[in-house]
Amino acid sequence: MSGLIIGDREYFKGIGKISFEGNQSKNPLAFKYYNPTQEVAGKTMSEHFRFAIAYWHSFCNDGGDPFGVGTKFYPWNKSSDPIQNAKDKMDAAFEFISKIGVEYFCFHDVDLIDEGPNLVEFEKRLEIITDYALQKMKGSDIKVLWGTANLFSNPRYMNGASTNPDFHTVAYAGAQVKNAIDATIKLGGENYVFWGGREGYMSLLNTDMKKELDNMARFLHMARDYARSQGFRGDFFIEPKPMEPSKHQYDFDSATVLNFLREYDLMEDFKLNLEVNHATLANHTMAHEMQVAANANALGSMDANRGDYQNGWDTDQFPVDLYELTEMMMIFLDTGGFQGGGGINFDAKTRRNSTDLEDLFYAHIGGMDAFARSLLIANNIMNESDYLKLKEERYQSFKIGKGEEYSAAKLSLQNLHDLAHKLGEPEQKSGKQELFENLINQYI
Ligand code: XLS
Ligand code: NI
Ligand code: NI
Repeated sequence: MSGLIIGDREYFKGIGKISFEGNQSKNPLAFKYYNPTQEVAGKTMSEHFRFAIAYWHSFCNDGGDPFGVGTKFYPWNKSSDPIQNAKDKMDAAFEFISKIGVEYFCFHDVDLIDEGPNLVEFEKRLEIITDYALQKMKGSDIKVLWGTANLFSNPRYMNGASTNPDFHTVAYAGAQVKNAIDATIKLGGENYVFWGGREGYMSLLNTDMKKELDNMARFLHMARDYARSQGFRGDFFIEPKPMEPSKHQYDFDSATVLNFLREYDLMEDFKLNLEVNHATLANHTMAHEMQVAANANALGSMDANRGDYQNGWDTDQFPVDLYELTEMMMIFLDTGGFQGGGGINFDAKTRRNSTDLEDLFYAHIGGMDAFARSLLIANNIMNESDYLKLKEERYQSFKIGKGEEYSAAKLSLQNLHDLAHKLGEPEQKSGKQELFENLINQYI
């Protein structure tokens, strides 16, 4: 792990490197469970998780919401010069990332620097800020987990980006994606993400869905081809979300995205970046989304956060729920971790009224500890309890006799019919859900 990276000015004064002190520690600025070098199931915690800091929520978001302006007056957001401002913000980012001891960050192009009045200016600014980033990364262990282009905030994308009915806008989105891919490659980014907030519709009355999906696929093929031609070897991730900001988003959930990738022949290069709060918006558990992706060898990466049980939208809170996280970590361990080059990106923000700079530390410490603790619990459940055996026993009948023949595709529907006549009514077998549920509580 690298040392602290502090710029001309120290932003998080009085806070040093966050270290692991164990669960007896009363120090709020220490890890109680996340011990990066501790081995669990054959890998260290830091190898399992590959935690990343989301540039947008942590250093850009000022707490504004539809009912009020920003509440967070960041000291790195004070310069009237956009380039100086971007550099100050980057100083703060590297200081924070090095102090919290995470190895990765994720960014949108416009998080790094304000795009300015036109494309030419944006390209100039991106050069400057990525040069600056390279300088800061040099000699440190901090890397880019993924980069992406923000194709949803600017008003030009109000009708979509790659799914816009206007080709001129599609071309503009193409330019932005090319630049974001270039920036990702320049910074040694390990993956590239597409999240399509405006790739969807508000009303089908004015939408040619088939055409928009065809266009989106063509666009992704072009982006993939371009990145590969530039030597990019990482994974591309699609981040499903059912709605918000669009009424209906094309990348609805894992199953929908996988179907899209298969239909348009993109499975080889694309995997999924799943987000907890997006899963719940789609009326799924995150565990469900992970399992669907894992079945297709597409569990690429994860955006960690949580929603709120009492309201429906994407609240992007930091994860704290051990029960939910343990269910996720059981699938994670069972799958053998990410099936691509991903990691766990905290796509989460401190609350609007969490206005102290140190709150950013509490939030990430809490999230990392919650993941670490859940990983340990999940590992204990899988190794020390009868969990795996109990689950396997439910499917025992496919391992013997006619069931085995069925699994080997040796039976016909007529055979099933004859067998049913011979065996009669099947004996009732309990699903034992409560027994399974109790295991999680027991091991917490
Ligand atoms: C929004 C998404 C977004 C993506 C990156 O809901 O989670 O933050 O992760 O564009
Ligand atoms: Ni989100
Ligand atoms: Ni996200």
